[in-house]
Amino acid sequence: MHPVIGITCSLTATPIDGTTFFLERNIIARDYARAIEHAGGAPILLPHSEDLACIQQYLRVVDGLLLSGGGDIDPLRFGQEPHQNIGSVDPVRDEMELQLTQKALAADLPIFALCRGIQVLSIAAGGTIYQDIASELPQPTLRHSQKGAGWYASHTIDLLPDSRLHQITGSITTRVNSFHHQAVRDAGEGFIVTARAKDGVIEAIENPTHRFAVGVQWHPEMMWERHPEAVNLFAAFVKACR
Ligand SMILES: [Mn+2]
Repeated sequence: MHPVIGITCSLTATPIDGTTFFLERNIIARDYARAIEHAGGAPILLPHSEDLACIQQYLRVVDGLLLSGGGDIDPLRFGQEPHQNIGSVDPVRDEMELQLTQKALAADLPIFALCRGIQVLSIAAGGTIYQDIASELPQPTLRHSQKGAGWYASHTIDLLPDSRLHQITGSITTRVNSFHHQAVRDAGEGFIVTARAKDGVIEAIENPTHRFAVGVQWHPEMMWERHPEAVNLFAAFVKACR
């Protein structure tokens, strides 16, 4: 039996020609499902829901939770007013993902959190994030919004020795892709920082006592066809879900 991996989605709203209506769609890049399938999991998509009973049912169906990439989290969710560089926010997604994550953490259900997901994971655990690293960090930052191909590993990260992330990747230094303007500031209760970019920006967190609660700031789902370390990440997650 393949472990069932629930993947969260984005929401888009596009105007319908000739009307005043907007068509809302749950969408997510296909890369996530392909990477999970390649690693031996059975991916399913979790549509937006505002119904707590529905959200709880999602967690009874899945063996693991994949928090996907997407827009910014509403800063009011971690006690801040919106910075002028905040991007688009999706309050329904915020609420659903925070509920899912807090319940999954409490139930020791494996969680793999990518890009936006690492921010959701840290906030769900009581941590905080930078709303805009380029303007909020005291020192100049590297380019974390790369212009190259999605699979291209554009900057270096240093991993925490003997962390789960280090054990999975087998590298103490590696390179990752980068498509973010936010980053974790305080990792959250029970979490440790397991990777940083050369400018100090947090690139990965994990909870060492949890079955699998790993967040990475990059997009391994865009990298696995060219980078074995990204395959190892998905394989370790799916294995933890068995
Ligand atoms: Mn980065």
